[in-house]
Order: sequence, then structure tokens, then C-alpha cells
Amino acid sequence: MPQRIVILTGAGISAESGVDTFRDKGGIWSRYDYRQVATPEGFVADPALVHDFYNQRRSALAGIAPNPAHYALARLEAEHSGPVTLVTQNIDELHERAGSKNLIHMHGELAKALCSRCGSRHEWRGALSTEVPCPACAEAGCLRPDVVWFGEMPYHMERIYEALGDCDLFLAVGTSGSVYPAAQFVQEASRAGAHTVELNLEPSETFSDFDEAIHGPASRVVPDYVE
Ligand code: BJW
Repeated sequence: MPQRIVILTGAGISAESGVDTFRDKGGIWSRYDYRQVATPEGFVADPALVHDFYNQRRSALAGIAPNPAHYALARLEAEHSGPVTLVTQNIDELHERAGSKNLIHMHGELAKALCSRCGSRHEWRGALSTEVPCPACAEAGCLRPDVVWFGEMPYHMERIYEALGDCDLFLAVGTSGSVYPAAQFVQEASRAGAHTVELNLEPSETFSDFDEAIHGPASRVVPDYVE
């Protein structure tokens, strides 16, 4: 078994938990214009629309649970002798609820609010609106979902590139490979000499960059691969 493992996950790993993906048929971007709800410009133009979009998704968190793919990755981390770094593009909390510890939320977290005025972050389970004051600076209208929108820098990039540059095995699970910089992680890992494996329902946009590709639902292919 390889020593140093980096795993990238996307919306597909949470699909069987009842979380919508973005680009599949009927996915989030077929119902919403990403420019309106997932860009800083969209938030400035219509904060109420953006809050409503994320409030709906935040309230759905209570009704979902990790599936066998999340649990299999948590078990891998607990039982593997070397470091396992789990980088997720997902803003849900299903990996931590399954027990993953060394977890990086590169696109932020739905259950957190970020103050665009003072930079403070707050655990946030309820609804956000333009009326709510920031718990730290007491200013109203400056809280936003703590998520990474198009045109913004994803979180923890230094730590992620460090792990990619030093890994022996790179797994990508349930991601279409259409959003950068995550779509390029496979190339970074290959440059480091890692074996690279895609685990996805169907071939992603970047599947030919991988050494190996296994296609099927995450709840089956992930436990089969890691156990
Ligand atoms: C299953 C399954 C099952 C289904 N089992 N599998 C031109 C070239 C290059 C880059 C750019 C460009 N123009 C603009 C850019 C940059 C832009 C970008 O990538 N745009 C592309 C659209 C081209 N990127 C950015 O702006 C990023 N920032 C950035 O680049 O900063 C500069 C920088 C430079 C250098 C280094 C570092 C940084 C920020 C991107 C932020 C993305 N934000 C979103 C919203 C976040 C909050 C939210 O959730 O609302 O993140 S967009 C959305 O896409 C979300 C996801 O995390 C992300 C990726 O989607 P994901 O997870 O892959 O989902 P899907 O739906 O696409 O795919 C699901 C897959 O699962 C499918 O393949 C299914 O088959 C599969 N599946 N069921 C297994 N049961």
C-alpha cells in the first residue's frame, strides 16, 4: 500500500446522500445561473437571492447523512499507516460526520458565515440575511456564506500543493474535473510520481490524465477500492 495518500472529492460522493451535484442532468447549474449565485458580483447585485440559495442548501444539511463512500474514506485514514489528506470541494459536512480528520474544505463550508468587513468566521446553522449583524464587529449586511465563489482563491492552497507534491497515491472521487484549480491536481500528483486513480460514476473531463479509472456509484466503487 502506498505511504502518502491525497484524496480529492467532489459533489458526486455526496449524490447518494441526497445532495445535488452541479453539472449532472437536473443539477444545480441547470436550475440556477452560477453568475447570479456563485460569484462576488452576483452577491453585490442581489444578496437576498444568494442568501436564499445558500439558506435552502444549509437547511437541507440536517436531513442528510454520510453514505458508505464517506465512511470508507474515514476508515482508510484511521487504518492507514501513512498520512491521508482529504481535500474536498464540497461545502457539506458529510466527511467530518463520517469521521475524517485530516480534511481540507477548499471551497469553504456551508455551516459557516464570513464577515466581509472584519474577516471573522462564525459557525452558522440558521438563515443568513442582509439584516443579521456580524457577531464580531456588530455591523449588519456584511455576513456572507463562507464559500469560495468563481473568481475567488480557494482555501488552503499552500497546504494542498504541499501534500500533492509529496504523495504516492492520488484518488479523485465524484468530481467532473471542470473547475480549476482542483481539475489540475491530478497533473500535480503525477509530476510528483504518484499513481493516480479516478473513481467516478462516468469518465470525467480529465479522466485520460489518470493512470487508472474505475467507473460506478461512489457508495460501491470507493469501499471496493480502499478496502
Ligand atoms: C458521481 C455520482 C455517484 C454523480 N458516484 N460519482 C478558464 C480556464 C481555467 C480556469 C478558469 C477559466 N475561466 C475561469 C477559470 C477559473 C474558475 C474555473 O475553474 N472556471 C471553470 C468553469 C472553467 N475557477 C475559479 O474561479 C476558482 N478560483 C480560482 O481559480 O482562483 C485562482 C487560482 C489560480 C491559481 C491557483 C489557485 C487559484 C474558484 C472556483 C470556485 C468553485 N465554486 C463552486 C461553488 C462553491 C460553493 C457551492 O457549493 O455553492 O464549487 S462551483 C461548483 O463546482 C462547486 C464545486 O465544488 C465545483 C466542482 O464541482 P464538482 O464537485 O466536480 O461537481 P460536478 O457536478 O461538476 O460533478 C459531479 C461528478 O460526480 C460528475 O462527474 C458525475 O458523473 C459524478 N457523479 N453521481 C460517483 N453517485
